[in-house]
Amino acid sequence: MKNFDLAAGNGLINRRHMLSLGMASFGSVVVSKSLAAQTPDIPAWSKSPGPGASEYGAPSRFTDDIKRLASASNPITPGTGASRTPLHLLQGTITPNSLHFERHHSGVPDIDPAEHRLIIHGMVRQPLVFSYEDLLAYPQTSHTYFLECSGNSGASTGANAVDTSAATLHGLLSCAQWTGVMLSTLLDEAGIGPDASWVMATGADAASLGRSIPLYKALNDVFIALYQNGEPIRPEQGYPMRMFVPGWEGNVSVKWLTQIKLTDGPANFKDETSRYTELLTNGKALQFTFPMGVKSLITSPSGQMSLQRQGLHEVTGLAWSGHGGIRRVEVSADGGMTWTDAHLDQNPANLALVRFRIPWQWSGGPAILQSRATDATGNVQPTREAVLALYSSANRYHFNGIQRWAVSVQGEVKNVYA
Ligand SMILES: Nc1nc2c(c(=O)[nH]1)N[C@H]1C(S)=C(S)[C@@H](COP(=O)(O)O)O[C@H]1N2
Ligand SMILES: [Mo]
Repeated sequence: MKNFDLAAGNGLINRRHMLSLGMASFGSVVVSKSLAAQTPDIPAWSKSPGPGASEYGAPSRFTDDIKRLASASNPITPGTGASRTPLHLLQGTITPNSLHFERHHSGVPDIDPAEHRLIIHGMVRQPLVFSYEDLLAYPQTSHTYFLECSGNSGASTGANAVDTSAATLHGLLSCAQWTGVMLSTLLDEAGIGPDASWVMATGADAASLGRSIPLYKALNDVFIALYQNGEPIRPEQGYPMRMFVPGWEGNVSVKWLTQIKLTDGPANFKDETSRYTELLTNGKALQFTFPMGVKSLITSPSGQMSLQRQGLHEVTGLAWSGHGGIRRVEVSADGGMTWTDAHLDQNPANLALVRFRIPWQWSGGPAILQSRATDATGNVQPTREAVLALYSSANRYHFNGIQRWAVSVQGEVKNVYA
């Protein structure tokens, strides 16, 4: 095997260095078999026509392991629960609609759009009511944004590192292209009263989930999402309409939106007092902690995967921040002693997931892989220990610490803390 000048310890290969060497020098990346002398048999699917076109497509039957990880709902609170996006089985940054994570407080209401209404009232010049058809007549814009539940990665605050997958730990995270009507357009029409400073939003589900956001955010980039990756948003995501609050904790993006009320202060709904607050060590709690912290995660290799061979592997994952774009992602293969910059797939979009990649030459020895993101504002993803130090040990929300994956000499990949 050829020797490489590695950019950092334990086999990580700096991209510029790799390009200068040329892919051909990476003999070990070639895992395909050479073409055998004899002609391969013609497979059955090449010999006769398959079924024709269909009305609504479905994935290949050979990929039916790629599904959301649903947690069973408690019979005392029917419909309450979540399902997670299988982050480690997907590529790119857009989450297919069928795999977008779900978090419901009272299940998914079966809303007939013809019967649904959105009411805008409170401190406005003219209260307004919109049908779904009315909203469709307004100008729409499209935006690619991530959505993350503030309870995402909560298991990483636990005392023991659970041996599980990246999706089980961090799958309350998705990213889609959302299309809809800017909230500012509708508020302009209603006329914002001089004393209004907060916006309360309520959903039409049985939970009547309600959240308050400051008016400046509502006028900045909040919109009423009607489409998700090009098709009407799914019932699980809030059909026929949801409020979408870019970069902020998922809970404020109220689904099945039915009421917007302008007020001069937050409502202190149950969903922003009993929950969605972060308990501190002094017994006080943080409230209205909206933006999601800068974060990254290696999705491959990741928990419960196993490396089948030594040699070159691509380390890849996702990075995001509720404070703006991602500027940089560094990767370490030696438990954080040395770091090297990963390549970011595209020009990182504001408040969207970013895919990072870096080649890694696995020598067969033990390794600890981890990533660390820096956002455009200069926030650097903290270690797990640093995040835990900020809160009471009872807090499970807003965990954005560095995820470490240990690779054993057998190639088994496991969630580890230290
Ligand atoms: N009306 C309503 N809106 C809601 C919820 C809900 O249960 N009811 N769940 C919230 C929570 S906690 C999160 S994390 C996001 C999840 O959005 P998703 O299910 O589309 O992924 O929706 C938020 N909006
Ligand atoms: Mo959430």
